[in-house]
Amino acid sequence: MSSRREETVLTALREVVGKSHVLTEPDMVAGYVRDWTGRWTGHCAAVVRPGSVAEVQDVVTICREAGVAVVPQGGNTGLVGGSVPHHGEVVLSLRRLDRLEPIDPASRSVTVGAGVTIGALQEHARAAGLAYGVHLASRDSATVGGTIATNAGGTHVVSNGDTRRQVLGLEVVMADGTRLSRLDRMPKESLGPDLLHLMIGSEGSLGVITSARLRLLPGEGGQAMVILLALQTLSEGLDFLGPDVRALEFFDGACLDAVIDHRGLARPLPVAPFYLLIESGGRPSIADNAVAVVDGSLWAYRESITEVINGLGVPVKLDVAVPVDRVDEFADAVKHLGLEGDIYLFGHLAEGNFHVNVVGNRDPEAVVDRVLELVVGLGGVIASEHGVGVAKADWWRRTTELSLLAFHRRVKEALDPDRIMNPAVFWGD
Ligand code: FAD
Ligand code: 2HG
Ligand code: ZN
Repeated sequence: MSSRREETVLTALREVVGKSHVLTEPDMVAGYVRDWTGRWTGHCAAVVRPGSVAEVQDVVTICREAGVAVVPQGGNTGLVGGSVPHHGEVVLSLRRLDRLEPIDPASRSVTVGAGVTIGALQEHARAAGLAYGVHLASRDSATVGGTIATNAGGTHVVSNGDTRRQVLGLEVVMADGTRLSRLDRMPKESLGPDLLHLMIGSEGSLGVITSARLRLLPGEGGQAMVILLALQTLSEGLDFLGPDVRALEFFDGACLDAVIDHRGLARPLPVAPFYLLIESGGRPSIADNAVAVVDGSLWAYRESITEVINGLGVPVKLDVAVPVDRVDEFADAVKHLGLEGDIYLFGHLAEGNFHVNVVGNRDPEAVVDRVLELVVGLGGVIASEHGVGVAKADWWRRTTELSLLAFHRRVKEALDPDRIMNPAVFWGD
């Protein structure tokens, strides 16, 4: 953008959201242009922080008319480089849209602003004796809008389903500034193609989510049992799947060592190739000779992994899934790819969802290529719960069937003809 045009756009944005909500100083924008892992640092014309839907509409309109692209951002905890500006886009921060409406106990639902954090939503639901079903270690920063835009999964997908399953209604600002609301969508509707399902997982590339009505679950009555087991192979862990299981999480010995070393936690079990954390409403049948401990605080071992790894260096992260009957094959093969650096494996066993983290590698692209080749060869998916972002944009275009890719292209062209909505994700623009 020429500096004159940039000044005109900034002046218009300041008129809409107020001077204090248009950030341009390098130290003020630093936290918005760098992703959580430190792998991607971009730059932006400005960070704009609207306080209402009408302001979001005006910001999008000003940017579109000036030909400036926009990156919607929630908590900036995304792990695929999709939440930061790569080519000088305006960052549209939704965090000020943090309204929590009263819970409707009859329909067990609540309407909230896109900037509400998952932690605040869970607290709000808990106060009414209900629960929100998506559980992430990033809960104190990740937002409702960001989790919908990425269709976040988390630790309780096996019992509650992913974010898509929780969304009952949405309000969205489209690339032309139009506001569309389906917040009042009925529980049963048959009214043609659904805005909700187009927006969920669209990673800010089709429009801006400003508000959502979400399903709440009955409060998790009774104390859940949390068990940690040592495993020789991952597939042994699949035997514990059953109706009472709320979470079935795994991590390897390297993850446990790192967490013990850097969080000062005691070693809970003898050294083993893998560990399995089960959260269950009832007691799962565990063989008497199994090495296991039972304690709610065991979640700390699993939930600390991402932060501890980030402290070891900038990780290359791959979020992938393979068919569950191939988890042992994948775990073994990934460790034998000969990747430079330290490899950490953890994830969500019930969905075959692995997080492959590599620290100390000088060629991230090569890691991505090697691991994703393996995943595709095993009939898996290259993006399981974090999204495509920029990290996997090339692979997404390369591995998506041509007719389906043409469909995606037509949707993008129809809804965002000027390509102003987060152009780097999926399409690499
Ligand atoms: P951001 O990072 O700000 O944005 C993510 C994407 O959504 C971007 O493409 C952005 O443009 C788009 N976006 C954001 N807000 C909007 C909006 N209002 N409208 C339209 N588009 C928008 N993910 C999991 O799935 N499961 C986990 O278990 C999990 N655990 C994590 C643990 C840690 C410690 C960390 C750091 C991350 C974890 N994540 C996990 C990843 C991350 O928290 C999720 O991807 C989350 O959904 C991102 O939410 P956010 O508000 O931070 O979005
Ligand atoms: C998790 O399951 C998150 O803990 C983060 O999805 C995964 O850090 C990662 O690679
Ligand atoms: Zn995960």
